[in-house]
Amino acid sequence: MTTTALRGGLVITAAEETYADVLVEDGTIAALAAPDSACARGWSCDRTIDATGKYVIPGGVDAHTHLDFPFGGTASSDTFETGTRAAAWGGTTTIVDFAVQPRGGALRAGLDAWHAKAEGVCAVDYAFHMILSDVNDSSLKELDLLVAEGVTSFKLFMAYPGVFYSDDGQILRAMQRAAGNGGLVMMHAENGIAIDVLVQQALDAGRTDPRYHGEVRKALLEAEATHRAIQLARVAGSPLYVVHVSAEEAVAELARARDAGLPVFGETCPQYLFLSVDKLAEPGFEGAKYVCSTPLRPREHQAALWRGLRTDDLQVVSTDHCPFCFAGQKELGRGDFSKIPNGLPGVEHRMDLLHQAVVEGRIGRRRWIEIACAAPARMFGLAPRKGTIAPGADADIVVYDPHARQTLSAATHHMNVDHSVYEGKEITGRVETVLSRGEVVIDGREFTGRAGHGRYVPRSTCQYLT
Ligand code: DUC
Ligand code: ZN
Ligand code: ZN
Ligand code: ZN
Repeated sequence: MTTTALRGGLVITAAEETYADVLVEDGTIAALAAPDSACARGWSCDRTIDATGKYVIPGGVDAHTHLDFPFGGTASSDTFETGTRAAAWGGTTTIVDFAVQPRGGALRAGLDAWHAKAEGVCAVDYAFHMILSDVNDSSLKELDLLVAEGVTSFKLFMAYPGVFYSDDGQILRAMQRAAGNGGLVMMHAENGIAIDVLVQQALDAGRTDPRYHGEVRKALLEAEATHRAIQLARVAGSPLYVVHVSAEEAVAELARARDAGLPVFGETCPQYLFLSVDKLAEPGFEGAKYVCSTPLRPREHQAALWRGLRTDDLQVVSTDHCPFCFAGQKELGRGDFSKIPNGLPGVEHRMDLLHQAVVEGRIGRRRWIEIACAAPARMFGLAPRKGTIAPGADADIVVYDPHARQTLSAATHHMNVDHSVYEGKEITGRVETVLSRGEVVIDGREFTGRAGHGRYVPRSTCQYLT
Protein backbone atom coordinates (compact mmCIF):
# COMPACT_ATOMS: atom_id res chain seq x y z
CA MET A 1 0.00 0.00 0.00
CA THR A 2 1.40 3.40 -1.02
CA THR A 3 0.67 6.27 1.32
CA THR A 4 1.06 9.94 0.53
CA ALA A 5 0.51 12.99 2.68
CA LEU A 6 -0.21 16.44 1.28
CA ARG A 7 0.75 18.86 3.99
CA GLY A 8 0.10 22.49 4.78
CA GLY A 9 -2.26 23.46 1.97
CA LEU A 10 -5.60 25.22 1.98
CA VAL A 11 -8.09 22.46 1.18
CA ILE A 12 -10.96 23.88 -0.85
CA THR A 13 -14.14 21.96 -1.59
CA ALA A 14 -17.53 23.22 -2.73
CA ALA A 15 -18.61 23.20 0.92
CA GLU A 16 -15.67 24.64 2.83
CA GLU A 17 -12.10 25.88 2.89
CA THR A 18 -9.81 24.78 5.66
CA TYR A 19 -6.10 24.33 6.24
CA ALA A 20 -5.62 20.60 6.46
CA ASP A 21 -3.20 17.79 5.80
CA VAL A 22 -4.58 15.06 3.56
CA LEU A 23 -3.66 11.40 3.85
CA VAL A 24 -3.91 9.21 0.75
CA GLU A 25 -3.77 5.46 1.05
CA ASP A 26 -3.89 3.22 -1.95
CA GLY A 27 -5.62 5.61 -4.28
CA THR A 28 -8.23 6.78 -1.81
CA ILE A 29 -8.41 9.71 0.57
CA ALA A 30 -8.01 8.15 4.00
CA ALA A 31 -8.08 11.13 6.36
CA LEU A 32 -7.89 14.89 6.80
CA ALA A 33 -6.37 16.40 9.89
CA ALA A 34 -5.36 19.82 11.14
CA PRO A 35 -1.84 20.65 9.89
CA ASP A 36 0.84 19.58 12.27
CA SER A 37 -1.73 18.11 14.67
CA ALA A 38 -0.77 15.02 16.66
CA CYS A 39 -2.95 13.02 14.31
CA ALA A 40 -1.31 14.35 11.14
CA ARG A 41 2.19 14.00 12.63
CA GLY A 42 1.40 10.37 13.38
CA TRP A 43 0.95 9.45 9.72
CA SER A 44 3.91 7.53 8.39
CA CYS A 45 4.09 8.06 4.67
CA ASP A 46 6.03 6.87 1.69
CA ARG A 47 5.82 10.32 0.21
CA THR A 48 5.07 13.82 1.43
CA ILE A 49 3.98 16.64 -0.84
CA ASP A 50 4.51 20.09 0.60
CA ALA A 51 1.46 22.18 -0.26
CA THR A 52 2.32 25.16 1.93
CA GLY A 53 1.04 28.34 0.31
CA LYS A 54 -0.95 26.33 -2.23
CA TYR A 55 -4.52 25.20 -2.66
CA VAL A 56 -5.40 21.53 -2.38
CA ILE A 57 -8.47 21.02 -4.55
CA PRO A 58 -10.37 18.09 -6.03
CA GLY A 59 -9.36 17.03 -9.52
CA GLY A 60 -11.57 18.68 -12.11
CA VAL A 61 -14.53 16.85 -13.63
CA ASP A 62 -15.07 17.84 -17.26
CA ALA A 63 -18.51 16.49 -18.13
CA HIS A 64 -18.41 17.43 -21.80
CA THR A 65 -15.63 16.32 -24.12
CA HIS A 66 -15.49 15.01 -27.69
CA LEU A 67 -12.32 12.97 -28.17
CA ASP A 68 -11.78 11.30 -31.54
CA PHE A 69 -15.23 12.57 -32.50
CA PRO A 70 -16.35 12.22 -36.14
CA PHE A 71 -17.75 15.52 -37.36
CA GLY A 72 -18.02 17.31 -40.68
CA GLY A 73 -16.07 14.70 -42.65
CA THR A 74 -13.17 14.63 -40.20
CA ALA A 75 -12.59 13.75 -36.54
CA SER A 76 -11.59 15.87 -33.56
CA SER A 77 -7.82 15.92 -33.30
CA ASP A 78 -7.33 14.73 -29.72
CA THR A 79 -7.46 11.00 -29.15
CA PHE A 80 -8.33 9.57 -25.76
CA GLU A 81 -4.60 9.34 -25.12
CA THR A 82 -3.67 12.91 -26.01
CA GLY A 83 -6.90 14.45 -24.72
CA THR A 84 -6.80 12.83 -21.29
CA ARG A 85 -3.11 13.69 -20.95
CA ALA A 86 -3.91 17.33 -21.69
CA ALA A 87 -6.75 17.12 -19.17
CA ALA A 88 -4.27 15.92 -16.53
CA TRP A 89 -1.93 18.83 -17.31
CA GLY A 90 -4.83 21.15 -16.62
CA GLY A 91 -5.88 19.54 -13.36
CA THR A 92 -8.85 17.62 -14.73
CA THR A 93 -8.87 14.02 -13.52
CA THR A 94 -12.21 12.80 -14.85
CA ILE A 95 -13.80 13.38 -18.23
CA VAL A 96 -17.21 12.34 -19.47
CA ASP A 97 -17.06 11.90 -23.23
CA PHE A 98 -19.89 11.43 -25.71
CA ALA A 99 -20.24 8.02 -27.34
CA VAL A 100 -22.26 8.30 -30.54
CA GLN A 101 -25.10 6.08 -31.70
CA PRO A 102 -24.45 5.45 -35.40
CA ARG A 103 -27.46 6.75 -37.36
CA GLY A 104 -29.56 3.70 -38.18
CA GLY A 105 -27.53 1.62 -35.73
CA ALA A 106 -27.70 0.49 -32.13
CA LEU A 107 -26.63 2.35 -29.02
CA ARG A 108 -24.60 -0.72 -28.11
CA ALA A 109 -22.54 -0.46 -31.29
CA GLY A 110 -21.71 3.16 -30.52
CA LEU A 111 -20.86 2.47 -26.90
CA ASP A 112 -18.64 -0.49 -27.80
CA ALA A 113 -16.80 1.67 -30.33
CA TRP A 114 -16.14 4.35 -27.70
CA HIS A 115 -14.93 1.80 -25.17
CA ALA A 116 -12.51 0.52 -27.82
CA LYS A 117 -11.18 4.04 -28.45
CA ALA A 118 -10.59 4.71 -24.74
CA GLU A 119 -9.58 1.37 -23.30
CA GLY A 120 -5.96 1.17 -22.22
CA VAL A 121 -4.86 4.62 -23.40
CA CYS A 122 -6.33 7.18 -20.97
CA ALA A 123 -4.18 9.13 -18.52
CA VAL A 124 -7.12 9.94 -16.22
CA ASP A 125 -10.49 8.35 -15.46
CA TYR A 126 -13.29 8.53 -17.96
CA ALA A 127 -17.00 7.85 -18.33
CA PHE A 128 -19.49 8.10 -21.17
CA HIS A 129 -22.71 9.85 -22.07
CA MET A 130 -24.49 8.63 -25.18
CA ILE A 131 -25.52 10.77 -28.14
CA LEU A 132 -28.86 9.59 -29.51
CA SER A 133 -28.85 10.20 -33.24
CA ASP A 134 -31.73 7.87 -34.04
CA VAL A 135 -34.57 7.65 -31.51
CA ASN A 136 -36.80 4.68 -32.39
CA ASP A 137 -38.46 1.73 -30.66
CA SER A 138 -35.30 -0.31 -30.45
CA SER A 139 -32.93 2.45 -29.36
CA LEU A 140 -35.46 3.52 -26.69
CA LYS A 141 -35.42 0.01 -25.25
CA GLU A 142 -31.64 0.08 -25.15
CA LEU A 143 -31.73 3.21 -23.02
CA ASP A 144 -32.85 1.21 -19.99
CA LEU A 145 -29.91 -1.19 -20.37
CA LEU A 146 -27.42 1.66 -20.66
CA VAL A 147 -28.70 3.35 -17.52
CA ALA A 148 -28.37 0.05 -15.67
CA GLU A 149 -24.73 -0.27 -16.72
CA GLY A 150 -23.66 3.25 -15.83
CA VAL A 151 -24.27 5.33 -18.94
CA THR A 152 -26.97 7.45 -17.34
CA SER A 153 -27.21 10.53 -19.56
CA PHE A 154 -28.21 11.04 -23.20
CA LYS A 155 -27.57 13.92 -25.49
CA LEU A 156 -30.21 14.90 -27.99
CA PHE A 157 -29.82 17.51 -30.71
CA MET A 158 -32.41 20.03 -31.81
CA ALA A 159 -29.68 21.18 -34.24
CA TYR A 160 -27.88 19.49 -37.16
CA PRO A 161 -30.79 18.17 -39.28
CA GLY A 162 -29.78 15.03 -41.13
CA VAL A 163 -26.87 14.33 -38.79
CA PHE A 164 -27.72 14.16 -35.09
CA TYR A 165 -31.10 15.92 -35.16
CA SER A 166 -34.16 14.58 -33.35
CA ASP A 167 -37.64 15.99 -33.98
CA ASP A 168 -39.94 17.00 -31.13
CA GLY A 169 -41.72 13.63 -31.14
CA GLN A 170 -38.43 11.78 -30.82
CA ILE A 171 -37.31 14.13 -28.09
CA LEU A 172 -40.55 13.65 -26.17
CA ARG A 173 -40.28 9.87 -26.41
CA ALA A 174 -36.67 9.88 -25.20
CA MET A 175 -37.62 12.15 -22.32
CA GLN A 176 -40.52 9.88 -21.36
CA ARG A 177 -38.15 6.93 -21.33
CA ALA A 178 -35.63 8.84 -19.24
CA ALA A 179 -38.40 9.83 -16.82
CA GLY A 180 -38.99 6.10 -16.30
CA ASN A 181 -35.41 4.89 -15.98
CA GLY A 182 -33.66 7.70 -14.13
CA GLY A 183 -31.64 8.90 -17.14
CA LEU A 184 -30.81 12.55 -17.67
CA VAL A 185 -31.53 14.10 -21.07
CA MET A 186 -28.86 16.57 -22.18
CA MET A 187 -30.02 18.96 -24.85
CA HIS A 188 -28.20 20.77 -27.62
CA ALA A 189 -30.79 23.53 -27.78
CA GLU A 190 -30.68 25.36 -31.10
CA ASN A 191 -33.47 25.39 -33.69
CA GLY A 192 -31.51 23.59 -36.41
CA ILE A 193 -34.32 23.63 -38.96
CA ALA A 194 -34.54 27.43 -38.89
CA ILE A 195 -30.75 27.76 -38.74
CA ASP A 196 -30.36 25.67 -41.88
CA VAL A 197 -32.69 28.03 -43.75
CA LEU A 198 -30.57 31.00 -42.67
CA VAL A 199 -27.36 29.15 -43.59
CA GLN A 200 -28.63 28.52 -47.10
CA GLN A 201 -29.79 32.11 -47.51
CA ALA A 202 -26.39 33.39 -46.37
CA LEU A 203 -24.50 31.10 -48.76
CA ASP A 204 -26.84 32.03 -51.64
CA ALA A 205 -26.04 35.69 -50.96
CA GLY A 206 -22.31 34.98 -51.12
CA ARG A 207 -21.80 35.30 -47.35
CA THR A 208 -19.37 32.47 -46.91
CA ASP A 209 -16.90 33.76 -44.28
CA PRO A 210 -16.66 32.33 -40.74
CA ARG A 211 -18.35 35.38 -39.27
CA TYR A 212 -21.66 34.37 -40.84
CA HIS A 213 -21.64 31.28 -38.63
CA GLY A 214 -22.26 33.66 -35.73
CA GLU A 215 -24.95 35.57 -37.58
CA VAL A 216 -27.13 32.65 -38.65
CA ARG A 217 -27.04 30.77 -35.34
CA LYS A 218 -29.11 33.39 -33.61
CA ALA A 219 -29.44 33.77 -29.85
CA LEU A 220 -33.23 33.78 -30.29
CA LEU A 221 -33.03 30.36 -31.90
CA GLU A 222 -31.07 29.07 -28.91
CA ALA A 223 -33.65 30.61 -26.57
CA GLU A 224 -36.58 29.20 -28.55
CA ALA A 225 -35.12 25.70 -28.49
CA THR A 226 -34.29 25.99 -24.79
CA HIS A 227 -37.88 27.01 -24.08
CA ARG A 228 -39.25 24.15 -26.20
CA ALA A 229 -36.96 21.61 -24.55
CA ILE A 230 -38.13 22.76 -21.12
CA GLN A 231 -41.79 22.41 -22.09
CA LEU A 232 -41.22 18.96 -23.60
CA ALA A 233 -39.43 17.85 -20.43
CA ARG A 234 -42.32 19.16 -18.38
CA VAL A 235 -44.81 17.21 -20.43
CA ALA A 236 -42.65 14.07 -20.14
CA GLY A 237 -42.04 14.59 -16.43
CA SER A 238 -38.30 14.32 -16.93
CA PRO A 239 -35.36 16.38 -15.75
CA LEU A 240 -33.38 18.32 -18.34
CA TYR A 241 -29.78 19.47 -18.63
CA VAL A 242 -29.08 22.04 -21.32
CA VAL A 243 -25.51 21.88 -22.64
CA HIS A 244 -23.27 24.74 -23.78
CA VAL A 245 -25.63 27.60 -22.93
CA SER A 246 -24.30 30.78 -24.54
CA ALA A 247 -27.20 33.21 -24.98
CA GLU A 248 -28.54 35.55 -22.33
CA GLU A 249 -32.07 34.75 -23.51
CA ALA A 250 -31.46 31.04 -22.94
CA VAL A 251 -30.22 31.70 -19.40
CA ALA A 252 -33.48 33.59 -18.82
CA GLU A 253 -35.48 30.54 -19.94
CA LEU A 254 -33.55 28.34 -17.51
CA ALA A 255 -33.95 30.82 -14.68
CA ARG A 256 -37.70 31.02 -15.24
CA ALA A 257 -38.00 27.22 -15.24
CA ARG A 258 -35.95 26.90 -12.08
CA ASP A 259 -37.96 29.63 -10.36
CA ALA A 260 -41.01 27.49 -11.13
CA GLY A 261 -39.31 24.60 -9.35
CA LEU A 262 -38.63 22.48 -12.41
CA PRO A 263 -35.67 20.04 -12.44
CA VAL A 264 -33.90 21.96 -15.19
CA PHE A 265 -30.13 22.43 -15.22
CA GLY A 266 -27.66 24.32 -17.36
CA GLU A 267 -24.04 24.20 -18.39
CA THR A 268 -21.86 26.83 -19.96
CA CYS A 269 -18.27 26.66 -21.20
CA PRO A 270 -15.17 28.85 -20.82
CA GLN A 271 -15.31 29.96 -24.47
CA TYR A 272 -18.66 31.67 -23.86
CA LEU A 273 -17.40 33.26 -20.66
CA PHE A 274 -14.10 34.56 -22.06
CA LEU A 275 -14.45 34.88 -25.85
CA SER A 276 -16.96 36.76 -27.95
CA VAL A 277 -18.35 36.76 -31.47
CA ASP A 278 -15.87 39.33 -32.82
CA LYS A 279 -13.31 36.49 -32.91
CA LEU A 280 -15.24 35.03 -35.85
CA ALA A 281 -14.48 38.17 -37.86
CA GLU A 282 -10.69 37.96 -37.45
CA PRO A 283 -8.84 38.66 -40.71
CA GLY A 284 -8.30 36.02 -43.36
CA PHE A 285 -9.78 32.70 -42.39
CA GLU A 286 -8.62 32.95 -38.74
CA GLY A 287 -12.23 33.19 -37.58
CA ALA A 288 -12.66 29.50 -38.40
CA LYS A 289 -10.72 28.66 -35.22
CA TYR A 290 -13.64 30.06 -33.23
CA VAL A 291 -16.45 28.21 -34.99
CA CYS A 292 -18.41 26.14 -32.51
CA SER A 293 -22.08 25.56 -31.79
CA THR A 294 -23.73 27.12 -29.95
CA PRO A 295 -21.65 30.02 -31.31
CA LEU A 296 -19.69 32.69 -29.48
CA ARG A 297 -21.99 35.60 -28.67
CA PRO A 298 -21.63 39.39 -28.40
CA ARG A 299 -19.78 40.32 -25.22
CA GLU A 300 -22.98 41.51 -23.48
CA HIS A 301 -24.08 37.90 -23.06
CA GLN A 302 -21.13 37.11 -20.81
CA ALA A 303 -22.53 39.08 -17.88
CA ALA A 304 -25.69 36.96 -17.95
CA LEU A 305 -23.62 33.76 -17.96
CA TRP A 306 -21.52 34.89 -14.99
CA ARG A 307 -24.68 35.95 -13.18
CA GLY A 308 -26.25 32.57 -13.94
CA LEU A 309 -23.24 30.85 -12.43
CA ARG A 310 -23.47 32.97 -9.30
CA THR A 311 -27.23 32.48 -8.86
CA ASP A 312 -27.09 28.75 -9.64
CA ASP A 313 -29.29 29.11 -12.71
CA LEU A 314 -26.25 27.51 -14.38
CA GLN A 315 -24.68 24.69 -12.37
CA VAL A 316 -21.76 23.39 -14.40
CA VAL A 317 -18.86 24.64 -16.50
CA SER A 318 -17.60 22.01 -18.95
CA THR A 319 -15.40 22.56 -21.95
CA ASP A 320 -17.21 20.93 -24.91
CA HIS A 321 -13.59 20.19 -25.87
CA CYS A 322 -13.80 19.33 -29.58
CA PRO A 323 -10.51 20.38 -31.21
CA PHE A 324 -9.88 20.61 -34.93
CA CYS A 325 -6.57 21.74 -36.36
CA PHE A 326 -6.63 24.89 -38.44
CA ALA A 327 -4.49 23.22 -41.10
CA GLY A 328 -6.46 20.61 -42.98
CA GLN A 329 -9.51 20.56 -40.70
CA LYS A 330 -10.91 24.05 -40.07
CA GLU A 331 -9.73 24.79 -43.61
CA LEU A 332 -12.36 22.38 -44.95
CA GLY A 333 -14.74 25.32 -44.64
CA ARG A 334 -12.84 27.82 -46.80
CA GLY A 335 -15.46 29.33 -49.09
CA ASP A 336 -18.35 27.84 -47.07
CA PHE A 337 -18.57 28.52 -43.32
CA SER A 338 -21.11 25.71 -42.91
CA LYS A 339 -18.36 23.21 -43.73
CA ILE A 340 -16.04 24.36 -40.94
CA PRO A 341 -15.94 21.56 -38.35
CA ASN A 342 -17.65 22.89 -35.21
CA GLY A 343 -15.66 22.83 -32.02
CA LEU A 344 -12.98 24.45 -29.88
CA PRO A 345 -10.10 23.00 -27.87
CA GLY A 346 -10.20 23.66 -24.14
CA VAL A 347 -9.92 20.60 -21.90
CA GLU A 348 -6.55 21.77 -20.59
CA HIS A 349 -7.54 25.27 -19.56
CA ARG A 350 -10.87 25.09 -17.75
CA MET A 351 -9.53 24.99 -14.19
CA ASP A 352 -7.10 27.86 -14.89
CA LEU A 353 -9.63 30.07 -16.68
CA LEU A 354 -12.13 29.64 -13.87
CA HIS A 355 -9.41 30.41 -11.34
CA GLN A 356 -8.74 33.57 -13.28
CA ALA A 357 -12.43 34.39 -12.71
CA VAL A 358 -11.81 33.93 -8.99
CA VAL A 359 -8.86 36.32 -9.19
CA GLU A 360 -11.06 38.83 -11.03
CA GLY A 361 -13.78 38.54 -8.39
CA ARG A 362 -16.43 37.05 -10.67
CA ILE A 363 -16.93 33.93 -8.55
CA GLY A 364 -15.66 32.79 -5.16
CA ARG A 365 -13.17 29.99 -4.59
CA ARG A 366 -15.74 27.48 -3.41
CA ARG A 367 -18.00 28.26 -6.33
CA TRP A 368 -14.97 27.61 -8.59
CA ILE A 369 -14.69 24.12 -7.14
CA GLU A 370 -18.44 23.62 -7.23
CA ILE A 371 -18.95 24.41 -10.92
CA ALA A 372 -15.76 22.65 -12.07
CA CYS A 373 -15.66 19.58 -9.78
CA ALA A 374 -18.49 18.95 -7.34
CA ALA A 375 -21.55 19.89 -9.39
CA PRO A 376 -20.56 17.92 -12.51
CA ALA A 377 -19.76 14.93 -10.29
CA ARG A 378 -23.18 15.07 -8.63
CA MET A 379 -25.02 15.91 -11.84
CA PHE A 380 -23.64 12.85 -13.59
CA GLY A 381 -23.59 10.32 -10.78
CA LEU A 382 -19.88 10.38 -9.97
CA ALA A 383 -20.15 11.61 -6.38
CA PRO A 384 -18.95 10.98 -3.73
CA ARG A 385 -15.96 9.30 -5.40
CA LYS A 386 -15.23 12.28 -7.63
CA GLY A 387 -15.47 16.04 -7.21
CA THR A 388 -14.53 16.45 -3.56
CA ILE A 389 -11.83 15.93 -0.98
CA ALA A 390 -13.22 13.73 1.77
CA PRO A 391 -12.39 10.40 3.35
CA GLY A 392 -13.46 7.61 1.03
CA ALA A 393 -13.27 9.68 -2.16
CA ASP A 394 -10.83 8.80 -4.92
CA ALA A 395 -7.53 10.57 -4.35
CA ASP A 396 -7.94 12.79 -7.42
CA ILE A 397 -6.23 15.85 -6.04
CA VAL A 398 -4.63 18.97 -7.49
CA VAL A 399 -2.07 21.12 -5.74
CA TYR A 400 -2.76 24.52 -7.24
CA ASP A 401 -0.43 27.50 -6.98
CA PRO A 402 -2.75 30.54 -6.88
CA HIS A 403 0.10 33.03 -7.39
CA ALA A 404 2.02 31.53 -10.32
CA ARG A 405 1.68 33.37 -13.62
CA GLN A 406 1.33 31.73 -17.01
CA THR A 407 0.52 32.69 -20.56
CA LEU A 408 -1.66 30.31 -22.55
CA SER A 409 -0.25 29.39 -25.94
CA ALA A 410 -0.26 26.67 -28.58
CA ALA A 411 3.51 26.61 -28.16
CA THR A 412 3.19 25.25 -24.64
CA HIS A 413 -0.19 23.52 -24.42
CA HIS A 414 -0.51 19.75 -24.54
CA MET A 415 -3.68 19.37 -26.58
CA ASN A 416 -3.13 17.87 -30.02
CA VAL A 417 -4.17 20.93 -31.95
CA ASP A 418 -2.16 23.51 -33.88
CA HIS A 419 -3.60 26.67 -32.34
CA SER A 420 -4.94 28.05 -29.08
CA VAL A 421 -8.16 30.03 -28.88
CA TYR A 422 -6.63 31.68 -25.78
CA GLU A 423 -3.26 32.51 -27.41
CA GLY A 424 -1.47 35.09 -25.27
CA LYS A 425 -4.03 35.11 -22.45
CA GLU A 426 -2.41 35.71 -19.08
CA ILE A 427 -3.58 33.66 -16.15
CA THR A 428 -2.80 33.98 -12.48
CA GLY A 429 -2.66 30.47 -11.06
CA ARG A 430 -1.23 27.21 -12.20
CA VAL A 431 -1.57 23.50 -11.63
CA GLU A 432 1.49 22.24 -9.77
CA THR A 433 0.87 18.60 -8.88
CA VAL A 434 -1.92 16.26 -9.96
CA LEU A 435 -2.82 12.96 -8.34
CA SER A 436 -5.16 10.54 -10.09
CA ARG A 437 -6.31 7.86 -7.65
CA GLY A 438 -3.21 8.53 -5.58
CA GLU A 439 -0.70 8.35 -8.44
CA VAL A 440 1.19 11.52 -9.25
CA VAL A 441 0.46 12.12 -12.93
CA ILE A 442 1.70 15.72 -13.13
CA ASP A 443 4.75 16.71 -11.11
CA GLY A 444 5.59 20.35 -11.73
CA ARG A 445 6.49 20.64 -15.41
CA GLU A 446 6.61 16.89 -15.96
CA PHE A 447 3.99 14.36 -16.99
CA THR A 448 4.61 11.34 -14.76
CA GLY A 449 1.43 9.44 -15.57
CA ARG A 450 0.94 6.83 -18.22
CA ALA A 451 -1.47 5.90 -20.97
CA GLY A 452 -3.72 3.23 -19.50
CA HIS A 453 -3.70 4.47 -15.91
CA GLY A 454 -7.15 6.02 -16.46
CA ARG A 455 -10.07 3.71 -15.78
CA TYR A 456 -13.62 3.59 -17.03
CA VAL A 457 -16.05 4.79 -14.35
CA PRO A 458 -19.64 3.55 -14.50
CA ARG A 459 -21.98 6.23 -13.17
CA SER A 460 -25.07 6.29 -11.00
CA THR A 461 -28.02 8.48 -11.98
CA CYS A 462 -28.17 12.25 -11.45
CA GLN A 463 -27.66 13.03 -7.79
CA TYR A 464 -29.45 16.38 -7.99
CA LEU A 465 -32.73 14.53 -8.01
CA THR A 466 -32.35 12.26 -5.00
N1 DUC B 1 -20.89 21.68 -30.96
C1 DUC B 1 -19.60 21.85 -31.25
O1 DUC B 1 -19.14 22.98 -31.32
N2 DUC B 1 -18.85 20.78 -31.50
C2 DUC B 1 -19.29 19.44 -31.38
C3 DUC B 1 -20.73 19.28 -31.34
C4 DUC B 1 -21.48 20.48 -30.95
O2 DUC B 1 -22.63 20.40 -30.64
ZN1 ZN C 1 0.90 7.58 6.01
ZN1 ZN D 1 -23.82 20.33 -28.72
ZN1 ZN E 1 -20.51 18.95 -27.37
